[in-house]
Amino acid sequence: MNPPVETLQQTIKVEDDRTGLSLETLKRAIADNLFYIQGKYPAIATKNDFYMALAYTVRDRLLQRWLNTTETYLKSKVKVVCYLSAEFLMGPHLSNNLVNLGIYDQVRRAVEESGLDFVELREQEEEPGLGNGGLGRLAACYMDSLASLEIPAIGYGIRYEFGIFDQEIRDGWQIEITDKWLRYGNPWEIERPEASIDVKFGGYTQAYNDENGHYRVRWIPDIIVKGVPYDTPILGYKVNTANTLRLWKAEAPESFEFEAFNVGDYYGAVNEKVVAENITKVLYPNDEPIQGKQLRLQQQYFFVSCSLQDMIRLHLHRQDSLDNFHESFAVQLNDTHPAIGVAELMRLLVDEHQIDWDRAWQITQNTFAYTNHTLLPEALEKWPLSLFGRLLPRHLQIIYEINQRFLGQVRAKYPDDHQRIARLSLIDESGEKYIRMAHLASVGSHAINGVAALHTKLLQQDVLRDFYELWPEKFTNKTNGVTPRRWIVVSNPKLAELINRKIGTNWIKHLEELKQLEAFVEDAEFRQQWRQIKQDIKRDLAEYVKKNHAIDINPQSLFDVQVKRIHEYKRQHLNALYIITLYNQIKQNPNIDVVPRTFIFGGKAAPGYFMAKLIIKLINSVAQVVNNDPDVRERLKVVFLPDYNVRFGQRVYPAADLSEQISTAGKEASGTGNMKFSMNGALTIGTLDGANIEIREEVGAENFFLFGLTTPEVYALKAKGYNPWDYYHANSQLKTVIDLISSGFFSHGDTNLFRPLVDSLLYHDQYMLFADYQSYVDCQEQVNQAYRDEEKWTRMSILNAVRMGKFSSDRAIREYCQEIWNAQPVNVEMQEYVQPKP
Ligand code: GLS
Repeated sequence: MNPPVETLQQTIKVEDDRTGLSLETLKRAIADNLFYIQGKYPAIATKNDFYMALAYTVRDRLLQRWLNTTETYLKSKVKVVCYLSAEFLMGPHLSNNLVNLGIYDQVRRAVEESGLDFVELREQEEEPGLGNGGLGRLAACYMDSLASLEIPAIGYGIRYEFGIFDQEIRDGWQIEITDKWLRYGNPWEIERPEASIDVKFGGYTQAYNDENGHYRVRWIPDIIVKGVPYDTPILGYKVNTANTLRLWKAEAPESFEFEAFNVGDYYGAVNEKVVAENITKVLYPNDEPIQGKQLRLQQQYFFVSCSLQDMIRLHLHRQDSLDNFHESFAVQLNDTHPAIGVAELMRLLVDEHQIDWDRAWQITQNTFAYTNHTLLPEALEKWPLSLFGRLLPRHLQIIYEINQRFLGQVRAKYPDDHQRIARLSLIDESGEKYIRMAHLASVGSHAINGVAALHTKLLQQDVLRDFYELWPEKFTNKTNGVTPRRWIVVSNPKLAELINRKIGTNWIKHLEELKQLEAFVEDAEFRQQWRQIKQDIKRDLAEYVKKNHAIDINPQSLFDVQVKRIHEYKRQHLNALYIITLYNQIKQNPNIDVVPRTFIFGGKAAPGYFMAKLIIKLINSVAQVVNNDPDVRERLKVVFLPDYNVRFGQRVYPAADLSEQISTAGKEASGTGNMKFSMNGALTIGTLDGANIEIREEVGAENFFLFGLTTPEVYALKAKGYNPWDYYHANSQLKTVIDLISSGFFSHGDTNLFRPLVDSLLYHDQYMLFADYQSYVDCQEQVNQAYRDEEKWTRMSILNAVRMGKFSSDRAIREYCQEIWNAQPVNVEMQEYVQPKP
């Protein structure tokens, strides 16, 4: 028992040495942390030591908010949103925390007065790359908005020891290097071993009757793995709320080792440890799910089980019964990766807490909601039944039971519609049997949403059509959003400052207020300032590229940027075809008047995705020819910048003139990069896909460069029989481009290198590049014309940025709160720090 609080505690002021914000206090804190935490004095400290000292100085200044927030949630019975995601792509924490605490300039001064280079220290931070791309980054933006809107929330995920690989380019090819992000320690997390949780795997189940004669099942596992939580505070913007990101690390439980040791199997015991710890070793580097990998299913179950058990513990800490669990927690499934949670919550309620099935099912359905993030059929997760049953025997039984009851309902509504029943079943029985995770998520949730209007519509019409017919009321759209804190204030401080001077700072939490700036579109001086900022940032990027990649780019040229995962549906190779088209025009007529352009690419390919890697090679090969041809005279430049990540995104979005959003219509669920570019004043060239459609609606069709087939046109052409050869033969410009690649012109005469790519275009062209080619080229010509008119371009740029209010993640989170989670903001009062008496 702990002694009574009063006898232990004395109050000290928040404004003390440890947390004060005066310059002197900050300087002393940095020096103290360097000495007492890093164990160094300045003469022998590395840059990283100084960074760590600075990071701890900042962390100390948000702990008060963090502890108060946690305490507020524990004391009151507020509903907590739990965002379950296999990925959180948080990006660097330091700058974001400084901005959200409102102490950026003050701390910067303190660092500089300590004789240190602030920017150099800031760049020391290893970014936690615990995600692949859009899906993981969305989770991070949502965590920022939840905290900024003062919504009680916990982000639950996996603390991968190796995040997304670092990408290098050698001889034009992608090389993957392991990401050792924890090498020098992570100052933002706190390990909480006391809150560890056991997770079972494998084994078998046993039926028995309990003392009341009720039929029950117990699960006797093969192995038990311990989940250890690591907590990171997620501070809201200028509020007291600091929510928690709780990531689980897998370890072997000590008891197991000890047992094995006793019977003499020391190596066996150590091996068990290795097997357990493997579970959270590495993030699978695929943007879309990988099928059938046991370790991946282990990862999913591991973090979901830890998280649900954690919630149950928190719930029972606040009240006695689990009967109203769904009033304590709203659990969002970020895609199907955590969908096993439906069966796990049932198991916990029914087997471990003896709640009867029907009640447990009500609780479960009221707890979960499911977000779908992709329409690609190959990306819908399914697990071979055999693998699943071996790893999670009890869950397989539970899924059978859920399915039987669910199909009973379906049969009642559609008697004798056997095809529909087979299509809806949680088990795919068309060949080898599989569990369909999207079906489990849909059945176990009270709400299902897509991430852009078009995507939700296509879900309803296509991928989840049978579910939509069954439960139309479950479906809603939640168009994605991104946080203006990181994507404007942190990444584009000059633009933020200009906006602040004109309309104050309210827009940072109410992005729709940017609309007020429309009043300045006709103000020549404002346009000049707007242009100047873009110009300055482009110059910064040019210097960065020169310094880090030894390539000269012209800051006066149009910066045309495509940064995102490399995937055929995103069509980076369509962009490459256009570059070659321009190149051919120059070669035919070297004095042609072209708008100087710098094509900037960035993005990682899944290591096993051959075609994506070949696209990277193609871009680099084209770059080599174009950049070194004297006829081009610096009018075109092509650069593929390696290792695209959040930090580089922060540099490149503000520097872009043109944003390439050119996926085949109907393939990109939403996109979020499209929003970040536009917010920073880039114009979009894009198809009617994902959120592009809504962006165009907001900014106005006249401020958006639209091209390509619509989704119905894509479907119709497919249905009619699409033949890429027709386009090849009919379009001499396109034919010249393809022939040039085939001829080995970009591959030192090697006619085989790009053959797989060319053949896939000529013989299949699944993503219809040829069908959209001419429309794309024509549209790019409109871009050139618009760019020649500086004032017109600036007007368009301003209107793009200031009409982006809808795409703040604050709007998206408000919608989730109101329409799915039923969650309310909670005010966190700052209390004084109470320290135990010595
Ligand atoms: C994705 C989609 O591909 C993106 O269009 C979307 O913006 C993102 C967030 O909703 O989710 N789905 C996925 O598996 N990876 C993504 O980036």
